[in-house]
Amino acid sequence: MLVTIENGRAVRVAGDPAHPFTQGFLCAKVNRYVERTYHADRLTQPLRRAGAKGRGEFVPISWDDALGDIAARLTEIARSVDGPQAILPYSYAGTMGLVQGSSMDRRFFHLLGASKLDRTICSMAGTVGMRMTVGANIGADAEGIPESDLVLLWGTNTLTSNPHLWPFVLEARRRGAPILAIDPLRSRTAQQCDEWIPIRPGTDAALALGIMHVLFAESLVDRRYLDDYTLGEDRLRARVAEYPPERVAGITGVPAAQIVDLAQRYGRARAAFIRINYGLQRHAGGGMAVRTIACLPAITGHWRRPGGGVQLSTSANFTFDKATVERPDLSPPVRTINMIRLGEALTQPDAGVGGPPVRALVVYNSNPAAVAPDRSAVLRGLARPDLFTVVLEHFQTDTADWADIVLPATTQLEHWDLHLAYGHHYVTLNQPSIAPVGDAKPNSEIFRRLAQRMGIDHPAMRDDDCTLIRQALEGGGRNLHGVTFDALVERGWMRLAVPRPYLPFAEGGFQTPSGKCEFVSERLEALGLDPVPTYTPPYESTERAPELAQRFPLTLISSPAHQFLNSTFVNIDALRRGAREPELVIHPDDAAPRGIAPGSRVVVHNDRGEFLATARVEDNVRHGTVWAPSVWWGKFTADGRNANHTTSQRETDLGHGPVFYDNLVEVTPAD
Ligand SMILES: Nc1nc2c(c(=O)[nH]1)N[C@H]1C(S)=C(S)[C@@H](COP(=O)(O)OP(=O)(O)OC[C@H]3O[C@@H](n4cnc5c(=O)[nH]c(N)nc54)[C@H](O)[C@@H]3O)O[C@H]1N2
Ligand SMILES: Nc1nc2c(c(=O)[nH]1)N[C@H]1C(S)=C(S)[C@@H](COP(=O)(O)OP(=O)(O)OC[C@H]3O[C@@H](n4cnc5c(=O)[nH]c(N)nc54)[C@H](O)[C@@H]3O)O[C@H]1N2
Ligand SMILES: [Mo]
Repeated sequence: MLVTIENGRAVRVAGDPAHPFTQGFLCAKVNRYVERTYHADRLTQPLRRAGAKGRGEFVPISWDDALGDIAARLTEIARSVDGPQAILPYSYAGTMGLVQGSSMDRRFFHLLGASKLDRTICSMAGTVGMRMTVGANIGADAEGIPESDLVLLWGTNTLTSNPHLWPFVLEARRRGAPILAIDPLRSRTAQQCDEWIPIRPGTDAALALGIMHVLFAESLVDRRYLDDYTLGEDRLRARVAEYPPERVAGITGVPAAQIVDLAQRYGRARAAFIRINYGLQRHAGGGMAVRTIACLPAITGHWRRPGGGVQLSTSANFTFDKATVERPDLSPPVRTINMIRLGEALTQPDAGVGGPPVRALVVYNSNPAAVAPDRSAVLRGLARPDLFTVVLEHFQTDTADWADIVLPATTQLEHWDLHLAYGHHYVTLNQPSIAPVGDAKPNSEIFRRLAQRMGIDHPAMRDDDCTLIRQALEGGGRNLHGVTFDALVERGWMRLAVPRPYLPFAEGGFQTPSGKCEFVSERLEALGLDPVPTYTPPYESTERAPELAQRFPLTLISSPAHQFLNSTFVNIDALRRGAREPELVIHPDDAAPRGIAPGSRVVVHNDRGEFLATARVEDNVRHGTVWAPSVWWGKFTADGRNANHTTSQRETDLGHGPVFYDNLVEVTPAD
């Protein structure tokens, strides 16, 4: 991102035209980053709560007083019988930079002996799924897509969540490749594709098994690739024999003929590119679904060629030296709390986490009061009068409203950082381009000062931000060869030291224990799971919960609105106007029997909670599925609620991830 400065003020942000992947454009939200940075509501001073919890009433205080208050409370808790594990950090994707996201903060909480947070809310199910099949969360290079002869956008809303991929997809299409979307919604992306395959949510593993059934039955396989580079073909064949197209049609709602056609096209392609993303894995069997899809290119040998293979992420190629940056060695043995069970951790101290109650919560880079599942439970927890809550933020979010102390944090324009990517292979250095707005400070500096204030006098708390970046790069191993701090200062971004074309598994080289693509996984067996790809129905489905499915027959998907980045940017007027208001897209055949007219108010509800939305009656969603573009802030909605009032704290099969879209609801007219 290039920032234009006039008289010390940022006036414009733009993509870097020289960047091979982002090619000079920014997404719809980040285009508004200047507006966001200088927004009138930007937090510029530390604040102390003045009214009742949750009322959002605060008075400005000095940094000295704010850090003094926090240090006193955290020290008191750490020295009490509950001990430091009663303190819980809570952070995620506000910035995904290494310095402001996972460096000084980690060192601080490790030295303090605080509870650890299992950061599962986004990607863990799929990440573990990829590890089980190919060994690491890496995959085909998107820059090869123009050479692909079939592109499957499978459970990803590319034009919204990954727009920089789109030019590569268009180039493949220009050269003749059909573009297919597999998604319960005819998303903005699916509308632009050559074909939309409206699958029943949470059944992708079954579709992949059905495709494999046809591939094996019709010998659309790469015999040599299977022999040389895969493990367990016999057991996979036995498994997929159980998934003929007719049965898969019953599970997925995709007609058998369409499954056969898809499989034949996939099998006959030379280099099909499958872009899966994280939306796909937010279901009970989400980890296994990713693992299963990831088997496909090993059957057809597409990994051999540019444009062929699967990509969930490229993140594991960014081998920054996290151990040196985060210093896990500084932590005593402590409990770990899963971030998606925040509601439970705050309200039911005995519910599985063990140890002392959570008495202090330090939130940064996250807005759990909007984004965490089972929002009613989260809000009940944040409302506890005895809970001491500190929030580091740019804005007075739903979460900040519940804070005892709010600290103003800097934005990307104001601090140093180092970024990995999850769809390409370029490292980015973020250099500050303006001075901090108001009295804002970088997260890293806030934790340094807090440590000092609490008497945590350890050399690890003295490294400055540029030192942290150097540490991450220096110990970074082969992929970071030549990627140095000085080179990045000069150039801004650099390609990882990976070959071009990047064909990670053209000749095997899988990072699994066997070194092969593991159709059979001993590691899964050790976890007590099926070692062979399989289909697990959603928790909330007729298969697993028939009584529930009768009361709540619709599956709610609450994936991000085009204008929002999870809950970031919701307070930017132009973007929020673009998203209009909380909406629910519902199929005409689901709307009619419920008496729901286009544009009418509806209540979306289940046993966990409810929220209001305006109905959009469209056939852009499959029958039986509804879509609530998300993630709204409660304070911008008519009822103060959002879709996470209905989502559950249950975990995926792998990686303990969230099941946001494994969520049955009923919809009724509001009046
Ligand atoms: N504009 C914008 N961009 C973003 C984000 C954002 O909030 N806004 N978030 C960023 C982050 S943190 C992430 S993790 C990524 C996520 O990016 P994506 O992985 O694209 O995630 P989603 O938009 O959640 O879901 C993508 C699509 O999956 C579909 N889907 C849901 N369930 C299923 C299913 O069972 N099967 C199939 N086949 N499809 C299903 C949804 O209908 C949706 O259209 O995007 C990143 N980019
Ligand atoms: N229903 C539903 N729920 C979802 C999702 C969904 O699609 N549907 N998406 C899920 C996914 S994929 C993810 S990744 C999570 C994301 O959930 P979060 O990690 O909570 O991400 P955001 O909602 O973007 O909120 C991040 C906050 O960090 C702040 N921030 C940004 N930069 C900085 C900084 O440098 N310092 C500090 N102190 N603060 C900063 C921003 O102002 C923002 O308020 O949400 C999940 N929740
Ligand atoms: Mo995410």
